[in-house]
Amino acid sequence: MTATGLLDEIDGVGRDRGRGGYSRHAFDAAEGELRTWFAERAQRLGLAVETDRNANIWAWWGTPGPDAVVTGSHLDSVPGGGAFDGPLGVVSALDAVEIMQCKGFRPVKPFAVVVFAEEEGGRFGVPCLGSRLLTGAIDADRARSLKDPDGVTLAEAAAKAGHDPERFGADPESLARIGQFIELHVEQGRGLIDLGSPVAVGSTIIAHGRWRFAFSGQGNHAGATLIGDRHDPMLPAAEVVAAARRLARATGDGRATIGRLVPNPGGTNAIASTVELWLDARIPGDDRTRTLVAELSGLAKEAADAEGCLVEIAEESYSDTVTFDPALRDRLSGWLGGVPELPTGAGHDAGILAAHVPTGMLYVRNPTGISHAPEEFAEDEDVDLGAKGLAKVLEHLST
Ligand code: HGY
Ligand code: MN
Ligand code: MN
Repeated sequence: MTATGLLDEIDGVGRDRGRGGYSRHAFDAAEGELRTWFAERAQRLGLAVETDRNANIWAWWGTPGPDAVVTGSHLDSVPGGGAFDGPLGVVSALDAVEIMQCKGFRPVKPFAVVVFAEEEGGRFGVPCLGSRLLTGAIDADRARSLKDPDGVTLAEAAAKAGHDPERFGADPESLARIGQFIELHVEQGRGLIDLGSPVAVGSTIIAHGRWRFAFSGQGNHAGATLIGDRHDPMLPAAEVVAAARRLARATGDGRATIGRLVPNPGGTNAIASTVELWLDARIPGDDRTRTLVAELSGLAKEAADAEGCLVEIAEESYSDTVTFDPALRDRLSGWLGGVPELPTGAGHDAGILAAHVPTGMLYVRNPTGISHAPEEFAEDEDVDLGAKGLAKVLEHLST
């Protein structure tokens, strides 16, 4: 089954009628359906499927072992996300295995296709949760107590989906088995459009992180409360939204986003008592991201004071700049006929693993250049070129 055929098979899973696009999040029904689909598809290829202690799925071609060639990505999405971010890497890996099997190739090294859990952090807020747990990059107790917007903890959701949350935690055995990790991903930008190439190899991931700003004031009546008597947390929140853009623009190449803002109680005729917002900040070069956040935090406190409100600011996740293994990057590019190298502003499980094992990324052209939105797209022929290119590099690595 080709990568495009596999994508068609899951096209209807987790469609979000309200937002558009897909909403597939850790341990929800749609993601559970995708887990079952992946296991069934992998078993049809003769792969042995197992779920590790952190709910990541491993499909082994042959006996699991050290120095394994591992490829894969994630199946979860952002709320209202596109069809390709994550799934393209998974279906291309399955297609690549079938391409290699059809030509009679058998890997000399252990080989696995992996699906990491909750890469987007779309439900529990911390991105690359499965690969962070695997590598010990997040404390297991903190992970277990992460809450979704309805107040359900990761531990509760995982248990309900049949996983044992008490097993969450660093998994040095699984990590030690990985010899090299290659992730294919739809491009999340316009690089390949401008370069006129269907495929590229990844060079770097810029530093990025997420911070929660919680403003608290005094809830009150929208009509009976004079402006001078208000302590409205929406005001400092609004100033942070505007200041984030201003500060990011001033850096030249920085990005700051507030895509999620939650007033409480959220009534049209009620002054909010609290407003929470989450900042996603990303700037090439270490420390620049945290410098922007420090400046923004100062402005947030000033704005809160001016309105007689309080603010709590907490870092929820942070990743320094990732540089993919240069030797592996050059080998990948050579095997693909000298394709371009692309930096990215998007985080990936490959970025988490890069601190531990030689890691590389392949990108497939996205003619809209849009991602984390329903317009995200990849042409069938580029998807096919990506899967074939992945098969080629995996074969080289597995020999
Ligand atoms: O948010 C990101 O950078 C990635 O798409 N998870
Ligand atoms: Mn994404
Ligand atoms: Mn992704």
